[in-house]
Amino acid sequence: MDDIIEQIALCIEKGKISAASNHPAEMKGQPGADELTKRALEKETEPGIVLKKGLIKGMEKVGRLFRNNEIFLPDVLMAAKAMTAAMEHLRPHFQSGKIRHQGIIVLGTVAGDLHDIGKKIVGMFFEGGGWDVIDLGVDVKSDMFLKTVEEYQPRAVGLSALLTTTMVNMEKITEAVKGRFPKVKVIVGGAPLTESFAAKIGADAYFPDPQGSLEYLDGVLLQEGSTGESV
Ligand code: B1M
Repeated sequence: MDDIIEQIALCIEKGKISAASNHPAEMKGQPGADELTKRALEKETEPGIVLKKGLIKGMEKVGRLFRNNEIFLPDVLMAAKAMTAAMEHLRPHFQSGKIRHQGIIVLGTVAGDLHDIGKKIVGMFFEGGGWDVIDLGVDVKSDMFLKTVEEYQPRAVGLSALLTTTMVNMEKITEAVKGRFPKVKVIVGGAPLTESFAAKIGADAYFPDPQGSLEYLDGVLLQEGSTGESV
């Protein structure tokens, strides 16, 4: 089974989406991240293992190679496509957890930032934990967050950023949300963030991983009571 997980990681690294895809030339005709992820799950491999040791491990390698100028932007784009194809098979496994209604969380990648893979994973964990997720997508500005919070009255807003140049936009969004809706929790995450940055911008919480964020949200519910209104 370790073998198939390693193959999945390699497919992400090489941007091998599926058997039908001709990229990269040296893997033509071979199964891609799509088929291998499906196969691993059919063989009852733990979805968390497929995610961490296959998909995320492959993407970490892509990040290292890109930083060292050993691969280029089109390669990263193919890796992201392979990861997205594989995540579609994982989604139902994370969503099938608890079905109880916990409340609403609004998620988005902040203004100027187009990275959404990590945010989608976080969203899958939240949905699996019984939360209704409103995913606003990428490059989301303060106004959009405010409009959505007003309309849906969520318990929390989750902000994701992957660039040092866009994490600063979190401050503006956090200020806007907390200024108008002080009871709504703002949770921030993403590779370049730190706990001290989150505290500095006035966010309620920072987590480097989806699991911590979910546990925090469940804790918020316990404090407020399950029917507590946040807005
Ligand atoms: Co870009 N990129 N990228 N990129 N990219 C990084 C982030 C970079 C570190 C690569 C590098 O140089 N090594 C670098 C940023 C450097 C910096 O800011 N210091 C970088 C750059 C420079 C860029 C461009 C500027 C490149 C260019 O144009 N010259 C450009 C920017 C575009 C823009 O956003 N405006 C760009 C573009 C792209 C692609 C579009 C090609 C693609 C994204 C496709 C997509 O997302 N649909 C891409 C990718 C794939 C990456 C890397 C390789 C991988 C990111 C990823 O998906 N990781 C990345 C290198 C790296 O991170 N090592 C890189 C896997 C994912 C599961 O992890 O997103 O960290 P992550 O999410 C985790 C946690 O952070 C956490 O949980 C998730 C699951 O474990 N988390 C949260 C995330 N959000 C959370 C929210 C929470 C809680 C936890 O609560 C709400």
